[in-house]
Amino acid sequence: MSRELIFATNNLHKLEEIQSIIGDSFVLKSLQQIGFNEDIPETAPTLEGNALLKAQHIFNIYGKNCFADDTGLEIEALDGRPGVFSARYATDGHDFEANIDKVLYELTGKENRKARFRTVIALILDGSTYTFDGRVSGEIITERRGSAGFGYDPVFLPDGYSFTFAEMPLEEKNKISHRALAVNKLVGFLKSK
Ligand code: ITT
Repeated sequence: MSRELIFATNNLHKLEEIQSIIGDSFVLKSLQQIGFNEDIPETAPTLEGNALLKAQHIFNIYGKNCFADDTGLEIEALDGRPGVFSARYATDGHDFEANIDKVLYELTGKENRKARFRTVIALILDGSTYTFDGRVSGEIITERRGSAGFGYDPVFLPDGYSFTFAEMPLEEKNKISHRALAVNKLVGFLKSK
């Protein structure tokens, strides 16, 4: 039987990605689907802090099992930026194009283009809190390639691949992505419960 689990996000790309990894043992509900339409302030200075803050916020209101994630693109030559600011790097909104432009501009002339995506998931299950993380290393290329995925995918080339995340079908990205690795840990844990 499927169990319901709230995923504290409004990003339907992510919900779809994670649902496809989890399979049908859990049915994910987005914030919109449970009628929560406010923005949860992401004020913590770390990915871990923000993931916990979001999960706790929803748990405090609904008292239901839930999880939240936070992801950042950490670029070595930019001292780990955009990191926790990845969504709002160039503007206040989630402007993927402007964010990519800013990163490409800041990397102009830099030889070291190493970067990694890192995802942290915070789960609140039956009142206890757990965290899981996943990371994937790669490099930022000089111009966009591909139209799949979202965010920084068109400029992220994972190590060992000749395709950017935006040139890969979702199933391929799901095998190696930061979020997939963190979600696999989450799913392994949920299955053991
Ligand atoms: P919620 O807070 O509503 O969950 P979000 O868009 O802020 O949605 P994240 O915190 O997970 O999502 O990610 C922050 C940003 O990092 C996101 O807006 C993208 O720009 C980027 N990002 C996250 N995952 C990515 C991925 O798999 N590929 C490319 N960029 C990604």
